[in-house]
Amino acid sequence: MRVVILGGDGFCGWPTALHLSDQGHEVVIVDNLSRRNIDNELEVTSLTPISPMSVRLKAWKELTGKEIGFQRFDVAEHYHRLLSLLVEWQPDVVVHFAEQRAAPYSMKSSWHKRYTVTNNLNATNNLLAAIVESGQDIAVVHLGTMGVYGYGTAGMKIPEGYLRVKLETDEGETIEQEILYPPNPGSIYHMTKTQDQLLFAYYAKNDKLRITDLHQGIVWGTQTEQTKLDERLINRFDYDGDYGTVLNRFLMQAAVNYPLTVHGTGGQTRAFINIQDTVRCVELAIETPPERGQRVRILNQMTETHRVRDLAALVSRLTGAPVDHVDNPRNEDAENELYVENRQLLGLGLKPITLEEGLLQEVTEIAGKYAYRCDLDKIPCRSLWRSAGTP
Ligand code: NAD
Ligand code: USQ
Repeated sequence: MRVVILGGDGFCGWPTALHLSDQGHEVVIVDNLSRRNIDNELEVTSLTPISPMSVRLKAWKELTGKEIGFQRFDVAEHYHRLLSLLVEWQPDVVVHFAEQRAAPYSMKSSWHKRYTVTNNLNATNNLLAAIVESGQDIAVVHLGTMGVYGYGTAGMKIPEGYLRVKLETDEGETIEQEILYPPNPGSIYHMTKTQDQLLFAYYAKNDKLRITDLHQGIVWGTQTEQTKLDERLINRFDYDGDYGTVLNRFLMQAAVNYPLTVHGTGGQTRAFINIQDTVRCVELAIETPPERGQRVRILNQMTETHRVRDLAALVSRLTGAPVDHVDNPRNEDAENELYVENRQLLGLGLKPITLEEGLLQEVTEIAGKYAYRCDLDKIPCRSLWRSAGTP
């Protein structure tokens, strides 16, 4: 297949590009390197020493003989570059990772809120409009988030995108329908993903685009089979208070002897998936696109749920790191249960990597090896959901 990967320089996009290339697909990456520039803005670097794109691609060719194309442009702004790529290269599928993905970053200031909304919604709409204008039958696989649902239910499993409801008509008749699960975003970033869902629903209905939306949980781990091959291929590892996600942060904090930063009681339950499973899920999704005219296919891309304080306890037990309960900078429920349906990807053949298996290896090999690159001052989460003085 010919696959365009929007956001292919990022944490999920880069290992996906390598995995799909390794599987024999022809791959072109599009990325505006905004994530590397945000590192400059935040004065932080990936814990792992990531190579420039040209070095990454040269190393991949040297090691495997396979070529991956690269175009540097902004998907949210340079519509005609995107359209030309689709018309000229004629991909079978576009995998869309190209969004600003950090909830804390999206809440830093009104500038960051506006950037996140403008970037994410225009990137998604430009892709969909360009596919329609190209006149080609190009499938879309989008990386969405479990956060579109909110994280609590009344004890039921969160279904895969659609909720079956019973309604009573004026005539007293009971009818059943499936509706998009009510969105309940917890940050401006998560809100953009709920809006993406409406764009997808509209283009699937009006233009019969074939769209899969992967509602992914928090990704943990760093390396995949391919990124491990050579240090020039190494994946990024975000540990800072804006971009670092909870489990990777705890692993890195343990490696540098920094008390594990549990927000509040740590009663928040979240869904997780290993990076190796992420790339496998994207492969499964591109191999099984929906038919034209079908509604958006939504898959919950997660393999297990954990409570934050339990993760901290696990990492502490394995490493001896102390746990620190810090004030929660976010506006979120202190405690929640979370049950998630994920039968579709398992049915397609996903064999989940569970937490215990990969955990120790990750701590020792990556966080330990590059601990010297950590700037301790960048660890605390300083982005507040409500400004001081807000009731
Ligand atoms: P990332 O920030 O590492 O990668 C995103 C990439 O997209 C970056 O390389 C960035 O430069 C690029 N990009 C952003 N806006 C762009 C634009 N307008 N034009 C061109 N390129 C642009 O993020 P990630 O962790 O790889 O996440 C990828 C996707 O997966 C995101 O949409 C995110 O919402 C989703 N996701 C991530 C996680 C996670 O834990 N990392 C979990 C669930 C969902
Ligand atoms: N948390 C801590 N301590 C920390 C960091 C986080 O207790 O040091 C807590 C947070 O308060 C939150 C939970 O851990 O309750 C998860 O935070 P996170 O930063 O790991 O994840 P989140 O902000 O939800 O975002 C990440 C990705 C995002 C993706 C989302 C999937 O950055 O792109 O969409 O995970 S999900 O969480 O399922 O919505």
